[in-house]
Amino acid sequence: MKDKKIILSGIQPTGTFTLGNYIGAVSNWKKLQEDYNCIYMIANMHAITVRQDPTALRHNTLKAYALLLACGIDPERSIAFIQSHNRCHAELNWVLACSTQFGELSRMTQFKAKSEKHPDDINAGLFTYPVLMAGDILLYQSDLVPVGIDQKQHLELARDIAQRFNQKYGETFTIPDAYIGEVGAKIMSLQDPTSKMSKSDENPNSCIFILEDKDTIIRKFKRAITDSDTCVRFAEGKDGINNLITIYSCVTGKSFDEIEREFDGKGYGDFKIAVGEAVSDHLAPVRNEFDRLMTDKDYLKDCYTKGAEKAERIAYRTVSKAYKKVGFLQL
Ligand code: ATP
Ligand code: LTN
Repeated sequence: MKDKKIILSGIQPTGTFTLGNYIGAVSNWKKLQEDYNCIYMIANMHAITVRQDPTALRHNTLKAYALLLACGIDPERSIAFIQSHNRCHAELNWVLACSTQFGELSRMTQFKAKSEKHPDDINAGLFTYPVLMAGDILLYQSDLVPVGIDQKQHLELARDIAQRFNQKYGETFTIPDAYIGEVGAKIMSLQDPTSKMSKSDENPNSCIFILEDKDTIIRKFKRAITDSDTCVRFAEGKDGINNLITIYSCVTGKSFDEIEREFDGKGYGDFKIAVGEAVSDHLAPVRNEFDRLMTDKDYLKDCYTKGAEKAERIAYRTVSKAYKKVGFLQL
């Protein structure tokens, strides 16, 4: 598997994917399959850092897996699996936690944001979650990790942990690089264009979920918060319109210039409807494929079983190596 570079990424099954997840992460994952050995994971162990209903989590995990395939991840070409099916993740997590400093974890902005959001459940898992994520990446000797910009800090920590471990115990892990797309690395909320679109946002109008129907998608875009200007152009201080231009560009492949020309003389109202239509049309094949896959649970089970076997085979070698390096007596 080492002839091509290795890519790993993950997504939490905390709800249906948003347009942010799709543009910032999963749509790139599809393209990268052409040139890399790709490993994609449903990060259900990460999901329990915030309270989850067990039945819903189980269902959402299967749905997320089906969505991954519906978005174009090919389980024959790439490895697509569910994190908890490979016990190596929990094992490496512990070893790496002992090479991570409390101070480093305290600086993670996502920890601060999530603990403010859930003040009644600031659990140790939420705090140490970037270590689990570092393990996800290092287990597969990954070269590149395609993520949205919100994960950049966690990626830097994973690199630091890997470098420190290698220095302390000798070469063990490949040092991974982040792969962050130039356009669309941070799709913003439709209701507050200064904060990122997030699956777990309480206001459903702030998010486009990729399985939503055309009318809902257009309605949400019509309600998107913009500014008092009327001209469709990308400019500083126009966060709402900049976000819509970015989204339109990502789903149509048009440049910002082309978009500004297309909507020259037209108002925000026309533009919002065009964005809604383009997004919905772009996502229609994903919706259809998802519906089809969800009627074929045996196929999904077969895919995630094989995915887990392939993932474990690679990960086991890395954990065994790390166990040996830290001095665990071999059985
Ligand atoms: P949650 O709200 O539960 O924290 P999330 O929507 O942030 O979830 P994750 O599962 O944490 O989604 O992220 C999956 C991938 O999607 C990551 O690579 C992340 O960087 C990317 N991503 C998430 N939100 C956005 C966004 N608004 N714009 C671009 N990329 C995003
Ligand atoms: N932490 C990420 C999801 C995630 C991930 C990973 C991304 C879990 N493990 C490994 C890249 C590599 C998130 O919450 N967005």
